[in-house]
Amino acid sequence: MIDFYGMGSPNVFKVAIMLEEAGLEYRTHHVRVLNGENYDSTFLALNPIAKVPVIVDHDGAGSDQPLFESGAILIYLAETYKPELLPASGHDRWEILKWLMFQMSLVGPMLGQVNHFHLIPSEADSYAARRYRDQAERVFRIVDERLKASPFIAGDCYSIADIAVHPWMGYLKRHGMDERDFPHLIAWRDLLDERPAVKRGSAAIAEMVAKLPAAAAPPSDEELDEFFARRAPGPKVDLASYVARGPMFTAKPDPNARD
Ligand SMILES: N[C@@H](CCC(=O)N[C@@H](CS)C(=O)NCC(=O)O)C(=O)O
Repeated sequence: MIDFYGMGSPNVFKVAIMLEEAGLEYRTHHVRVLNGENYDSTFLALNPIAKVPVIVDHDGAGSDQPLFESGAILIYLAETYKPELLPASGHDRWEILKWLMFQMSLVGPMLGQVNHFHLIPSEADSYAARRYRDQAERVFRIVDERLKASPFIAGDCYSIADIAVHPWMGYLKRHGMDERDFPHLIAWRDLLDERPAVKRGSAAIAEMVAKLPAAAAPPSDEELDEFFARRAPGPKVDLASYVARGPMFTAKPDPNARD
């Protein structure tokens, strides 16, 4: 059994997809990051960096050792349970790890910062906001070009590199891009959205986020100030209109999707 800690976010979605691709049994725990629950001492004992996702595999090789950083989690789950998504050696392994590192070092960090600037309308035209938007466009362009040359991110086969990049591509519209400018990315995203494991992973995240009764209580202004501007009260965050721009994930949740 695996304990899986997360929230509704792309880094967490990656792990849900991987758990489903590997057909593993897991229990989800919703960590309400916007309410600051990631700073509770019980969670910090699992991840001193105070970020989701985290897994604890009670049966695997690293028995009971909490694992954080979604890239490390994907490598662990593939090597332990689903080696076809990361071969043990050879050319394909290094292609996959190369593109996984691209996701971890560029896709996630750049697109994650764009979210922050879009959430604070008064900041939307600052130099920093424009810089991150340009970087995001560059990331979407790199992925589109890559998928023009190759059916999957790391080559001819679906791998943990696809699992890592895919959930972030849902942001294209929210980040103000025109989907028609990224046809190869969109075709690949649509294909992956139809994978049964992706639909089940999407349903698992929706269920994780919904099952807490307290999910009905949105984070207070103070908690949002704390999250978005930890040291000083920040400008007002407009979460509702940002969310209304479009879905975070494009895959349709389906807990019963069959392989
Ligand atoms: N590099 C980390 C990033 C994890 C991350 O940024 N998690 C976000 C949610 S997607 C989070 O927990 N943020 C809370 C915070 O920064 O306080 C990974 O890939 O696991």
